[in-house]
Amino acid sequence: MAASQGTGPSTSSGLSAEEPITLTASGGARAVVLPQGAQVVSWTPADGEERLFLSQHPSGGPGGLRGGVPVIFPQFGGFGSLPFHGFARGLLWDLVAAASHPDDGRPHGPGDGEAMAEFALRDSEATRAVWPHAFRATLTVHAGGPRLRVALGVTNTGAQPFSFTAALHTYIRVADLAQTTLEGLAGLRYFDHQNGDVMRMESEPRVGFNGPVDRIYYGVPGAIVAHEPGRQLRIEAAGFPDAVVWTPWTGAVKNLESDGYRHFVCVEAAAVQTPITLAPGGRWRGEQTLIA
Ligand code: TA6
Repeated sequence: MAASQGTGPSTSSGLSAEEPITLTASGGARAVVLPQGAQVVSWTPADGEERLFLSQHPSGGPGGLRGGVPVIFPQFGGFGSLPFHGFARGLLWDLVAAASHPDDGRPHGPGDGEAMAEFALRDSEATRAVWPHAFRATLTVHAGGPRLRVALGVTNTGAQPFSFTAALHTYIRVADLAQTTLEGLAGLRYFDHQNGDVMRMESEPRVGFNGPVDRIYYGVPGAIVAHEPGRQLRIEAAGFPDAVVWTPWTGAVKNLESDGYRHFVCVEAAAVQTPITLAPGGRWRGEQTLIA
């Protein structure tokens, strides 16, 4: 069954191009994805609690919606000459496929009954003007049971190699950031962008928050677990070697309500330290899975 969608213009697949896509899995998990930026903006696992933060502040234009899972490609942050965090989050992606599985009362095995959507972005005159490469990127979202899986794929469709950095800039919703800790980072080297762009070593078994944090942890070997009083979220990644942890710890950020920062921490699956290089015809894929 097709995922529910609005009545906007159609893509070549016949699916709506601009309306939010709502994915419903058997068991009740639900995710909402916008073709603008292929940005997941809501995820409710089968237990019924929203797990992604989305600012209620009026959006400041394309790519300005703060929250959910912005797609960062082909440049992370200011590490290069492109606009900050690249251009993918500001562009309209094509909806390629979508499927929902509203509850039918049957038992489902792992993966069975998941809802999914796939979006694609190709190079255009506008992208080639700032980044002279031919590519096809896909963003695939699977929601089912306690899991949300978001995968970014990139193919070099041109005749020259290219390199890029990328991230899934996930805004994890928390009740109170001051009572939230992250486990799984101890012993890792990180780039401390908040405090003078220096390298440090993480010594804390659980990283807590009482001020701004902007770090790139290199070579994350396993899952990161976000602990809150009474609940946890497990964050797994594959293909993305690094993890970015960010909180502005202030409301003075564009498109964020004044106390909004208290209700999220960004834990981003990222490829930043070593850019990914693709030869002509080469493919790369990275994914992040959230497990409630
Ligand atoms: O991923 C962390 C970061 O690069 C921070 O430095 C911070 O600026 C954040 O992203 C948000 O960027 P944005 O362009 O969405 O305001």
